[in-house]
Amino acid sequence: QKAQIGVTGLAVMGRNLARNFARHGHTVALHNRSYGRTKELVEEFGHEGTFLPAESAEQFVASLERPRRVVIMVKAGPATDAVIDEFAPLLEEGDMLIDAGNAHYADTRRREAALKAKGLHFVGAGVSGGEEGALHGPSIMPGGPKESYEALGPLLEDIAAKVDGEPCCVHVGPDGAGHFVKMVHNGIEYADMQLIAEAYDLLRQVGGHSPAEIAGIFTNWNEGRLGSYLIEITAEVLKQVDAATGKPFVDIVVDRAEQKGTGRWTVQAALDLGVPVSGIAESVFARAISGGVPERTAATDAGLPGPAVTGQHAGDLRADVEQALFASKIVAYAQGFQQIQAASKEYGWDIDPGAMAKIWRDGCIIRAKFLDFIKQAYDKNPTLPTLLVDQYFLDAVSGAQDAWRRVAVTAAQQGIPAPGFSSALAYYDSLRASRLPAALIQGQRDFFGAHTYQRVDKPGSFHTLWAAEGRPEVDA
Ligand code: NBP
Repeated sequence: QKAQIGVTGLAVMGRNLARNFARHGHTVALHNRSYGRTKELVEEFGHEGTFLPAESAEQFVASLERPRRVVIMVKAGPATDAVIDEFAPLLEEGDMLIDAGNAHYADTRRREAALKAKGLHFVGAGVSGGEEGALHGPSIMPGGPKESYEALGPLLEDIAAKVDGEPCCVHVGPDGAGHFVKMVHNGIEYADMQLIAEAYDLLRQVGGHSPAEIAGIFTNWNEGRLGSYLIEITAEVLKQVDAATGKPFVDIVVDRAEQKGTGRWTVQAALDLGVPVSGIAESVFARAISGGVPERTAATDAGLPGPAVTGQHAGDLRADVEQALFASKIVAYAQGFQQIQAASKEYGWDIDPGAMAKIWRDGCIIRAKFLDFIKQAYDKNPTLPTLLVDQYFLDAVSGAQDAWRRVAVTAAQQGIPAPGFSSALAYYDSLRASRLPAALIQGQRDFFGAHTYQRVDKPGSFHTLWAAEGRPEVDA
């Protein structure tokens, strides 16, 4: 008996993916650097399906039917290269190595090119949904050669989350496209989390609501257009009471948000592509500020002054915060999708943005009702320049903007940091401005560096002779 698929790397993610394949009736070959994990899996979960445990890479490879499909689920980075170096010499033309870890898309591009030269298929597959997703149905974003999807896609679609019977898995595009999209997914997740945190902070500090009351507000919002996994779990976290102290859980946790790096990668890639993902960037920086302990301590020790929190707000705070949250979320997603489209163009990936919204509707951390509208927007117009001009989102943002501005004002006046809300609003106002002060920046650049500028009234490049005896002359 041969296995349809093999998984090497059987820590929590790999183990759950292997079990998921087995539960769907596939025979799964198992391998891990140290045999202990393989043995443990078979002992604990062997009854869930058919597993072929292997003690060596050779035995593992021999137990797979052809073309061999080897899922790698090890710690991203050098471990992935080590596993590829171990397996590539044992594989034959047409076999597939599928990296399901959180690789950087540039590494995936490099690995795919190197393995292609050896006649092997390398598929960088983004897998979202954490350990629960891996077991019960993740959202899967496979890249790599299109032809490998023919042999691999049906298996991945089998174990993926489903919405109305449709799998949350699609071939994203060639080489690093899958890992790129997974990275942006995580960047959007950072922004979503930051915006939710700002909403909580305003409701607590300005609104004077307790964490338990705010949990109720989020539960209520979860029934509406904000309905999503992150809103749902936020309510759960806010409801939680610390058993030892009887205090709200959120009050006994140190307020320093950590990060593993995919948010930072998203912003780094966006800078290279020249795409303004300010919402994601603010959320990465907000985590950095929270963790910047020496500066925070110095600032509080020095007593940097701020206004009093009066609790006043020129409207219904709860309703206004919901609007600000929704509008800012739209901006963050609009920016993330713009980044995907820019990368798709840069690398020739031909990514269908609507399909990405479709496969994020379940199985992943940013799953939300909202994604249906994004899918519809791109179905209507695949080359939509920004989600903000799609009618649904345009209506939502128009309806929200007064409340959004009131929330930004309240935050600024009462000294409550809301970088996500305010930068999203600034982005919105920048996009809709008929004139931006960038004209002045062009003047400055031409002044100190003769960088030239373009005119509004005629074509061409111009430079002004700024220093000419105090009387500017224009040199066409
Ligand atoms: P870890 O990231 O903790 O990696 C542990 C696995 O890597 C073990 O199987 C270990 O083997 C193996 N490994 C290491 Br470390 N170095 C190795 C080497 N040089 N050669 C061969 N194997 C090596 O596992 P995880 O938490 O299950 O995550 C796996 C991947 O999934 C990572 O890329 C991670 O970023 C990603 N991830 C994704 C999500 C998500 O939501 N999508 C969540 C969590 C993780 P050993 O047993 O012999 O030490």
